[in-house]
Amino acid sequence: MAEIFTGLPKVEYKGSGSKDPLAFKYYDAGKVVFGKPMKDHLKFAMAWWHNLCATGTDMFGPGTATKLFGAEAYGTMEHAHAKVEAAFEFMDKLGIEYFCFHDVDLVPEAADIKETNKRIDEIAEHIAEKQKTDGKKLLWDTANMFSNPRYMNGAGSSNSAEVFCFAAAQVKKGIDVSKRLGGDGYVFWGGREGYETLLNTDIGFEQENIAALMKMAVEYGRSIGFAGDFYIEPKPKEPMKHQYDFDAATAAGFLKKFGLAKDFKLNIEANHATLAGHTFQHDLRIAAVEGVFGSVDANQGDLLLGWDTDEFPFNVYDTTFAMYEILKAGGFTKGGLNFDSKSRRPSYTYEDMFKSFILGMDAFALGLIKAAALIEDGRIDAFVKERYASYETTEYGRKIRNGTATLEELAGIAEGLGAPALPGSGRQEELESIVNQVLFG
Ligand code: XUL
Ligand code: CO
Repeated sequence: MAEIFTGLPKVEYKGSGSKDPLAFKYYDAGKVVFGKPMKDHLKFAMAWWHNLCATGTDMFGPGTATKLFGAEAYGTMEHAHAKVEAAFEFMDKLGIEYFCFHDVDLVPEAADIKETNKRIDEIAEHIAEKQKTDGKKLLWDTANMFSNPRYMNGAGSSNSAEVFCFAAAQVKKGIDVSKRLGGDGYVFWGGREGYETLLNTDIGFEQENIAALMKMAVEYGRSIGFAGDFYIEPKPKEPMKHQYDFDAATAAGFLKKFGLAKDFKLNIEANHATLAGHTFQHDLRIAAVEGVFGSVDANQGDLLLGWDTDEFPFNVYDTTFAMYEILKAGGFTKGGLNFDSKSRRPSYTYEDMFKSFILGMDAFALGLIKAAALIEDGRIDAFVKERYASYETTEYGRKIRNGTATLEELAGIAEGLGAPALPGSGRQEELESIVNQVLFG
């Protein structure tokens, strides 16, 4: 196959002093941080949809980028095959080891699902062939159950049992393909699993049905030997006014309520967390505390816009805090960092695709380096420990922690304490100064 990204080199690490726009300044794949090479901490993945399919179309105008990759026309199997070639050349040149896709990112969807599935098999075969020679891995795949008009009221949450069957068919195929390609995961992003008005919606009924679909997915996946993790990717809104998997806390509660937490973890997306009114760090921390931290969709939003802009990560405070949480959670096992990010509409060239990933990968490499430095510095950890010290240094504190204290006993202690001491300064500004010192030296 002829080279697609002609004139664009294999991107190398050249160090922070380099001014080469097509080189990494911080991402040095083999560099060991906390006992592991950077590439194994970060496990970068390329999202088929934004990188190979999205041309920059928005509500106000058509795409600006050409992503034919040598094919004659969009919506053809020739184009589907060209995207596979482009994917592997791109991953090779950027040094990316993983990829993710929706079923219909791979192929044009046909009117008949049997024909769509045949097309998926043909492209999966092509991908499998490329994997043999190039060794890239499927981080996760998913089914697009939000674009086709049949999903106007959701998939698992649809009012129509017929639509539910189509969702089941797509999920089944997605798991089959993940198994076929040695995938490490399968994602449910509840695109339209939500509602516009309670006047026509039975929330309890819809949530039970979503859980039923997820249970069937686990049962089917395990029955065919799929050993990957299942994920829910929380998002509060967009396209629906209100989506059921609002944020990490809501999704974790849902998993526990329906007995799904053994097989499911969360795929936390930065821009979804901020849409929910949280920081990215918050949702990562909640996932870890709930025992369901799994994978990450890396991107960033724009606080001035307030929708899901899916920008490539640039803000090093955010990537540092994200990597801080990921390191503290023990790092990725089956998950990784999928760039669910798209180049801006005016960044329409192949070169921009490369530079977008260089920005994102460098921002996360820097985040990893700085998060490791914050942990090594130790002052933040030490302060958090000290802040809760009274639960270790007093007998009543220890009893509260080990569950043996009673309300009457503690009330008696309070009466004996006289005026309570203030709980100690939170020292936020001091801690923020430490972060700046570690970040900027
Ligand atoms: C949409 C989004 C999706 C999921 C996969 O906001 O993040 O691309 O990651 O369906
Ligand atoms: Co996403």
